[in-house]
Amino acid sequence: MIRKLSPVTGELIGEFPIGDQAAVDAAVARARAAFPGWSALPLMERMRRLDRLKPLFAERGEEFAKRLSEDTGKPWIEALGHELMLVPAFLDYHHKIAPKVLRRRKAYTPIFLAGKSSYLEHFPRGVIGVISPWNFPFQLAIVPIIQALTAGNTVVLKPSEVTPIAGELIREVFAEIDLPPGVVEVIQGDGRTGAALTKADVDMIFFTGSVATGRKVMAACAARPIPCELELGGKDAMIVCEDAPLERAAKGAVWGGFANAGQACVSVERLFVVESVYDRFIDMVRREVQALKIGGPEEEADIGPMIFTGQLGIVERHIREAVAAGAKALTGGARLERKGQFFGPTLLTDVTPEMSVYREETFGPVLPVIRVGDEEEAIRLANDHEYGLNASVWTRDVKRGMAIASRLECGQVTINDVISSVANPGLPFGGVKSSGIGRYHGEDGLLTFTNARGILVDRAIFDAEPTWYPYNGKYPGVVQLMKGLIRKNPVQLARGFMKLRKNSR
Ligand code: TXE
Repeated sequence: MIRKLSPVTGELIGEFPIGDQAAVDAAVARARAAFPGWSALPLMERMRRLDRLKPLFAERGEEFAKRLSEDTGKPWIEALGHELMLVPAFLDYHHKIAPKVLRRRKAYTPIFLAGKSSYLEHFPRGVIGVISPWNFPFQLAIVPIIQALTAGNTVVLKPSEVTPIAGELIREVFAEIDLPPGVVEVIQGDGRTGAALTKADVDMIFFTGSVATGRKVMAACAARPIPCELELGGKDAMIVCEDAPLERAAKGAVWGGFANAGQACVSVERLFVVESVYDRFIDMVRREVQALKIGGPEEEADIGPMIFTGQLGIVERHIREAVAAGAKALTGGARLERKGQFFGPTLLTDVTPEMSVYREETFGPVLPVIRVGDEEEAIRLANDHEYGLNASVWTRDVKRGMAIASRLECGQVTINDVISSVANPGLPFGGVKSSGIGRYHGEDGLLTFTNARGILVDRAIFDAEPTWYPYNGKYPGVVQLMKGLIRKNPVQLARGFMKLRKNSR
């Protein structure tokens, strides 16, 4: 059984079964049985049924947010804003783009296939296995589910064992909107259940989680083989240029580093500050951090407890090793003396690339600061890392910011902002290097959950193609055709075709 303890009080708040292979296979079989009916529905009908989530969230969103805060300890404002609010945004966005992206459309036909017509269409993969993490346990499950369903797939979700209440809420909201049985299946469990899902009769795995587990998932998918999309860790850089709007950048660094108690793959985890503004800027950041309120959801705090007890140990090790190597914790640096998994927001300066807090994903309320001579050094250091998920550039010269953005090896960049690109359904989301493979969100996201099919049509005017059998006497015509193609010479092309036709009796 999964025993769920409150991150705020440490008390037992729920017990959930751990699904074994048989339970997973049964859930997948139900999703497989539901697939023909769901995928045969017109796209507009699928979207109409998913749109029922909007009135449900309007009516019960605050209740849902409180249940997610019970599961994670995060402030209600984050549960509502970061976990629920993206759903109506995606539903509306899909109305704008899904008909265009998913309908059959005319495609290019080369001149040597003159007389034929080509089409491109996309069709659903089938049953998608979604495996989700504990940090945004609702949003990081429901968004890929909605994209997969819109594209015509059915889904089996395996939520994180750390946040099973969010998993039950997913089950509940899709039951509430009365989707046909099997369209969305939820199977509670731990890593073993997740592994069982990668071995089950699914057509793709969408995984969000750590790099280490992502590698296991990809290996399991390779054995089938089935495609997988990996949304993994991050060590996101924030570059503060000498002409940065410092007041905004200081507030942005603090929110970007400590929102969700720093447990976001898109958290600011490497803050690069150019020498010329360093002292003034760090003083501003320190004051912002010291003003933060820490506590449980009922306390209207800015920072809640950490969600996963195991992560606390990682945070402590990173800080301990950094300080031992010369870093300074200007704030926080230790657990709070109170019940629950609370850790003081830590502004860590004099961090160097050799430290574990620089190289590894901390995934907690720690803001490591690196002093750099100029932006060039910041860009070089930002790129010289195994992760490449998000980054941000702070400068009043947006043109320069965009130029720097295009030099950063990562999937998303915000200029004078943090994290917010994830909130735009219209932008693809995903990482490079160890941060992941594939994209979701945006048009890419819908296509991720489909296969492409090319269709070429001939109206059968001639009894045969000139390039079919018999070959004898046709070679000179093909030579003529190729030369005409290379030289873009219509006369030569026509001659080549004629030669071929003449020999086609
Ligand atoms: O990951 P884990 P966690 C990353 C974040 C951090 C991690 C935290 O950077 O590294 O996720 O989430 C299941 N086969 N992101 O600790 O342990 C497990 O039960 C199949 C990146 O939960 O990898 C859980 O449901 N499944 C992200 C899920 O995998 C297995 C945004 C994740 O668990 C399994 C958020 C196995 N062998 C967090 N073992 C982004 N890039 O968007 C475990 N699981």
